[in-house]
Amino acid sequence: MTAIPIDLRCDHAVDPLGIEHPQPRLSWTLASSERGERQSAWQVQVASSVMLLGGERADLWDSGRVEAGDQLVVYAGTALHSRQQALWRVRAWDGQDQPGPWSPPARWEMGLLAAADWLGRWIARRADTAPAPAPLLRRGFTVDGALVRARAFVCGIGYHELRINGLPAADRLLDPGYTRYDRRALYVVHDVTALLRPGENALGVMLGTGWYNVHTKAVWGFHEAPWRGAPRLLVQVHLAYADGRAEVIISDEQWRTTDGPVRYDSIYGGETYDARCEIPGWDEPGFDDSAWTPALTLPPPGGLLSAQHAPPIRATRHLEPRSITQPQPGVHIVDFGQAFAGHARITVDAPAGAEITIRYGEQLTPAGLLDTAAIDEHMTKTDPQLRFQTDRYISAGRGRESWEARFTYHGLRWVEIRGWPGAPAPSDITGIEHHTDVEPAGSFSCSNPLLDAIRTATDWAYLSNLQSIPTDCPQREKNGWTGDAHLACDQGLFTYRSGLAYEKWLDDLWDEQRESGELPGIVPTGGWGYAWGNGPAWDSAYHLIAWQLYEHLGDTRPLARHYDRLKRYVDYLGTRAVADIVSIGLGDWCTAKTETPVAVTSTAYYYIDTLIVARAARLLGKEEDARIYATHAERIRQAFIARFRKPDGIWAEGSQCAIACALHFGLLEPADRAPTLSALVAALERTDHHLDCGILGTSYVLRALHECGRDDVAYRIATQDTFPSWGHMIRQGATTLWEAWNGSGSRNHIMFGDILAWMLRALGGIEPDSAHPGFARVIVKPPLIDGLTHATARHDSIRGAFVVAWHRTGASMRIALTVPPNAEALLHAPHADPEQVREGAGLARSAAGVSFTGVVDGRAVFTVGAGTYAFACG
Ligand code: RAM
Repeated sequence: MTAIPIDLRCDHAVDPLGIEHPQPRLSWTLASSERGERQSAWQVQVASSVMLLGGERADLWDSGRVEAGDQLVVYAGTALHSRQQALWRVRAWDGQDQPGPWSPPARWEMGLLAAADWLGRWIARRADTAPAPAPLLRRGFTVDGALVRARAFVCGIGYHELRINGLPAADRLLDPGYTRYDRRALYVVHDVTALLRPGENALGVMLGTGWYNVHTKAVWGFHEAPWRGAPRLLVQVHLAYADGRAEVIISDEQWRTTDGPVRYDSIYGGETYDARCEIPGWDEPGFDDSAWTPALTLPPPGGLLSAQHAPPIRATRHLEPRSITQPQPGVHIVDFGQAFAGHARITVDAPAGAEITIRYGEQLTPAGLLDTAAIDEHMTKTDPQLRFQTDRYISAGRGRESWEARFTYHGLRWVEIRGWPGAPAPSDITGIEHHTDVEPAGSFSCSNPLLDAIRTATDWAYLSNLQSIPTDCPQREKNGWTGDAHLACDQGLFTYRSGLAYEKWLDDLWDEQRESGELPGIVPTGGWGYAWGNGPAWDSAYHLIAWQLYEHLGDTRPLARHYDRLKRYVDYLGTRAVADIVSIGLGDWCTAKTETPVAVTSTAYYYIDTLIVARAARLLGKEEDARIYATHAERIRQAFIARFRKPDGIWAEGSQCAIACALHFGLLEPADRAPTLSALVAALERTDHHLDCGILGTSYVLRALHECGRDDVAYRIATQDTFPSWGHMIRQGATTLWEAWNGSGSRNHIMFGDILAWMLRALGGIEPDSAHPGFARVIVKPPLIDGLTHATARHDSIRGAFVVAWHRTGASMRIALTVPPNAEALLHAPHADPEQVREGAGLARSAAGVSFTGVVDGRAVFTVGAGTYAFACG
C-alpha cells in the first residue's frame, strides 16, 4: 500500500500557533518501510474546520494533484487572516501512481498579523531603569460561559512568566527570545483553554530584566544599549465561547502591580529571591489587590512585534550532585560532574531571613574552592566589586522551602554554597540544565571511546550555547558571537532540528545590519562590535547559515528572505577590499601557536560569501545577479591565487590553516590540489599529527582532509590526546569543549565543535550530496581506518531517518543502512568488485531497491533507494 504521510509540519513546527508568513511552508514524511518508496505526486488540502477538511471542499486550499517529489511545499490558498485556524492534510502517490491514504489532520494558527490587531497597552510597574524588584502584574476577569478556545498573546520584556489561576501558562524559561528589542520584540502564543474556567479567573505576570534592562557594566556595553528600558508587558487573551461570542482581555491601566519576591535579577549577576516577600494567591482569582498600585502605561519598545517561532528555552535535564565537599568551614562545593548552562535548585530548611548564596563556576582552585577568575575577568575589569554568576535565597522560615532562579542563567559545573544551615545533602541540590529546546535529530557513536567522549562534550557545549541565540559561552559573555555560530552550525543541524532557532537568529542579523552592509561581531549588540571590525570570518555567519539551512533542509526561504542583505554585505566587503583582497577582521582565532595572515581567511570568506550570493541568485531565478556575482567570485579567487600561492603546494606562509583554507574553499586550480594536499599532510606530519591552528583552521583541516579522501590523517588528529587536541581537553577532565586548546578562558565554548560534523560525515559515513539538498541524496562511504572497527550514525532529515551502522572484522564489513522514502543513498562499498558485495541473502546488485552504478576510487558504488538494508562484503 502507498505510504501515509506523517510528521506534518507547518513552517517546520508541529501544529504551531502564531504563524505570520502569508504562505507558510508545509512538510511531511512518509511512513513506509517499503524499498524504493518514492512519492510521485502529492495533494494538500487546507480548511478552516475539521468538518470542511473531511468533506467535499477544503475551503482554504486544495492543491489538487501535483506531480512532484517535494515534501516541503508552500501554501498557495486563500489569504489567511489574524488568528485564523487552518486544518490540513496531505496524501501522496507512489512510484506506481497509486494514491495513498490521507494523513490525519494537522493544524496551524495565524498570529496577530497587523499592528492594529494589538488592542492592549504596554504596562509596567515603573518607568525608570534603576535596579528594582521584579514586578508582579495582575488582573482578575470573568469567563462568562463555556469556552471552546482561548489564546494568550504575550510579550513581556526582558523576560516574563505568565501565570493563570495560580499555574504557569506554559513550560518555558527565559521567554521571550532575546532580540534587538527596539527593532523586533517577540510575542509568544499559548493555548490557555484548559487553564480557564467559567466564573472568576486571574492572570498574573512577573517581569524580569533580561537583556532589556542590563544594569551590569561589562565591556560589551549592554548597559548602554539603545533599547534599554524598564521591563514592560503587552498581553491579549482571546476568548471564544461555545455560543459564538468572543471577548478579549487586554493589558491596560486596570491591571494592578506591586513588587514581587525576586528582589534583584541580572543576566550576568544572578538573582536574589526573598521568600519573605512572597504574596500567596497573587496570581489566583479573588485575591485582594486593592493595596497594589494601578499599572503605568509605557511606550512600546519601538520595533516590530513578531511571533516567536523558534522553540522556547526549557529545562531538559536534572543533574544530581556527584559530590559535595567543604573545603572551608561553611563553604560547600557541589560538583555536578558535568559543565552545562542553567542554575541550581535548592531545598532548604532555614530560619526566616537566613541568606544562602550560590555562586557558579567552571573551575576549582588547588584548594578545592570555586575559581571564577578566568570567566569574570571582562566583568571585574569594569567593576571589581561586581556581582557575577551569583544567586541569593533568603528564607521565609517556613520549613523546607524549594527555590530556583527564573530570570537569569549561568555557566557551571561547580556551585559554591554559603550560608547553609549545617551541610546540604545531595537531595537538597539539583542542577537544572536548560537550552533552546530543539528536538534531537542525530547521533553518532563508534568503537573509539575517546571520540565518543569528544562527541558528548561537543553536544553539551552546543546545547549550553543555544539560549535563544547561539552564544559563545554561558558564563562570561553569553554573546551571540557570529564566528562561533557558523562554525557549530553544520553539526548543530546534523544533530538537532535547530533550523528554526537559526532562522530566528538570521532575523537578528537582519536587525543589526547597517545600511552600509556592515555587521557587528555579536548579534544582538547594544552597539559594540561594528567599529571593532570582526570582519568576514565572523560576519559570514549570515551567508553560511542561510546556505546551510538550504543544504540541510532543501529550504530556499531563508536565502530568499535575506537575499538583499547578503548581497549588501558582499558589496560592503567590496568597499573594504584592495584589489579583491580583504585584510580586515579577526583571523584564525585561539591558535595553538602559529598565526595565519588575516588576509588569507578574510579573502576566503569574501570569496565564499560572493559565491553563496551567486548560487542563491541562481536558485531564486535572478540570472543577472548570478552572473555578476559568479564572475566576481572568480576574480576574488584569482586574486587569492596571485597573492598567496607559493611553490610546492604551500599557501601564504605555509600554516596548516592557510593550506587547508585554499583546499577547503576550493580557491585553488585543480592542478594544485594534489601538491597542496601533500603539503598539508606533510605539515601535519611535522607536528606529529597535531593541529597547529585555531578555530578556523581546525575546521578547514578536518574538512579538507575529508574532502580529499584522507580521513585516515584526520582520524589521527582527532584521536590525539596530547596538547593541542580535543583528547587533551578530555584528559584534563573537560566535559564540554574549551575556548582555547590550553584551557585558558571559558571551559564551555562550541567553536572547536565542527569535529562532530566531521565524525558524522567521515566516520559515520552520512555525507549529504550538495547537488541534492535536503538530504535527497546521501553518499554513504564507511571509512577504512586502522583501529576503527565500527560506527553508528543517524540523522533525522526532513525526509526521515538515515541510519548507517557499519562493523568491520578483518577484511570484511557489514553495513546496516536505512534510507527514508523519497531519498536515496550512494553506497560506496569498501570493495572494488560488486560481486563481493551482498545484501541480505543475495548479491547486492540484484537486491530489491539497489542498483550497481560503477566503480569509483576502488569502491563499488550502488544506488540504494528507501528502505532498510543489510550489506556485507569481504
Ligand atoms: C571571545 C568570544 C568568542 C570569540 C571572540 C572573538 O570574546 O568568547 O568565542 O568569537 O572572542
